[in-house]
Amino acid sequence: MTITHLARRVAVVVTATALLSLTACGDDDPASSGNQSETKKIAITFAGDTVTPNGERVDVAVGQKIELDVTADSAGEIHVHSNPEQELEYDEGSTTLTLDPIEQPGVVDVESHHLEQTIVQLEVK
Ligand SMILES: [Cu+2]
Repeated sequence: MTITHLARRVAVVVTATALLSLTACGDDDPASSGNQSETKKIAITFAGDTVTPNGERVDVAVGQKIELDVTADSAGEIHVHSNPEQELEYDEGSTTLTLDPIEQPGVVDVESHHLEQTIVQLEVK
């Protein structure tokens, strides 16, 4: 990881935090976290130079199946900062991406490097 990558991520996190505290939306229901037998489905929409969600935290269980349901106006790539990292390509239109299960607890950033934005932060526990 480069210094600029790090610095950019700090900026993105600060922005995302400010937005979240303004809108108070998002998945803050404690009952919705961590059922490992269910597939965690995350809907992601790319439109122009925006992406939704935008830095939101999502709880997942260690080893849980994770599916990204992507809707996009042009093809691109999602970068998952798990260990090992995962790069997932999507097409214009609707694409369902399945992540390799994440076996280490921690926070995993899911990013669009093209947009330089954090899409979600997976809180793995
Ligand atoms: Cu990255």
